[in-house]
Amino acid sequence: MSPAKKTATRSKRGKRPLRIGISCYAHFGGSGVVASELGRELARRGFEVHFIASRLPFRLRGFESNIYLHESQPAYYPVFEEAPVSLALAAKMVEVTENYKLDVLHVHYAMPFATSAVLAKQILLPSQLGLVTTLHGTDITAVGAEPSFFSVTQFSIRSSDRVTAVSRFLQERAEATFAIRKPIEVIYNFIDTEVFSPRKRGRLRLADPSTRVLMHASNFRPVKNIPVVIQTFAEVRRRMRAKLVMVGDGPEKAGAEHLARELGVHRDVLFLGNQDLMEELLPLADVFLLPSSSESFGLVALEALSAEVPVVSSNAGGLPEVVEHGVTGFLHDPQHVAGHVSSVLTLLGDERLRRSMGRRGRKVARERFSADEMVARYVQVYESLR
Ligand code: GMT
Repeated sequence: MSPAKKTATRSKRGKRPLRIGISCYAHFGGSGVVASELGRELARRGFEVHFIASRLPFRLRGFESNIYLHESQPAYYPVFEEAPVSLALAAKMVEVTENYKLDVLHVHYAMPFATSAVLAKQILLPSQLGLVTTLHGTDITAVGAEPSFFSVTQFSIRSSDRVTAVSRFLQERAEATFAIRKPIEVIYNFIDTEVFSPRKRGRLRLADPSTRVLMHASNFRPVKNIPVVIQTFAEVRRRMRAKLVMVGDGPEKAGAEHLARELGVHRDVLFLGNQDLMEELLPLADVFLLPSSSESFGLVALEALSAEVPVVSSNAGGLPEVVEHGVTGFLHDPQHVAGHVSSVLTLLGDERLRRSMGRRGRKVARERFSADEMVARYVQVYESLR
């Protein structure tokens, strides 16, 4: 255990270790990954962690000491037109807080988690439970800011005791969009560089050694700008033997399959669907593509950097806080296909450059996005509330 981990384990002024509730989406998505990794890191440091979620978040694969799961599912009743998921969650938050004497509830993604937590806090004595809300992305930049949700999102953020955001971009956007006066602290997402490592390249093969591999992974929503991934690949494929590996699933997948056929590259595009073990896939890539039209952080880009894979991404949102242009990858306007193509060709045409950028990416992942630093900062936030 590193010195930072030892420090984090010690509880403030001899008090018992904090008991922390965590709520997040359990299915695929970066906010659930961050919540899961944070829960795991906290548990390893001796904190008691209670996940309150619809089911086991997908990145929490095996049993871990100090981690407990409380599943929240609304009861069925024939009168309900739709199951009241957010109310069931609030009720479960109250129940778990009372039964396990939680000190803090840390919710990931404002909607509906912060809203359910605010209600839970009102039902309990509000002073009984500290509420930390971490803003992740489209909860601020898209769905949370839609007129139908705006007032609820704003109220929930304002009612949280502490608010954090995963990038400076998102902090500024949240403050401006929702007129938030209380400080929003930036705590970057972090990475376990032992898990996401070039050494994980094992028996798996995606292509023969003479074929270059481009990779993209996302939940295939419009914001991920999937057509630009396919168009970029088609241009690269015209010039060299290459495969594009598409990981994930979502509403844009069928369109992407269609576009790949239209551009005549479908035999070289592997749509793998949702995959659990990104740490085994990423090291097989030569370049990672992420041309999102909006991206608050881009956790998967950090995972690629940690695996020594240079990233060619858009310059949207918080991506420039993660990927440094010309140092660990290249950044372009989201729609600038020619720019993405030229950067991919530069990297694939110069193996020394590609490898040195990869090494720098891993160094940046280690030095700027370490779990020790970010977890310690979350713990400080929790401690300030008890
Ligand atoms: O906000 C979303 O689109 C969903 C969310 C998720 O659960 O995947 O993604 C956001 O949170 C991630 C973790 O902090 C960030 O790495 C992603 O950049 C961010 N997505 C967007 O901003 C589109």
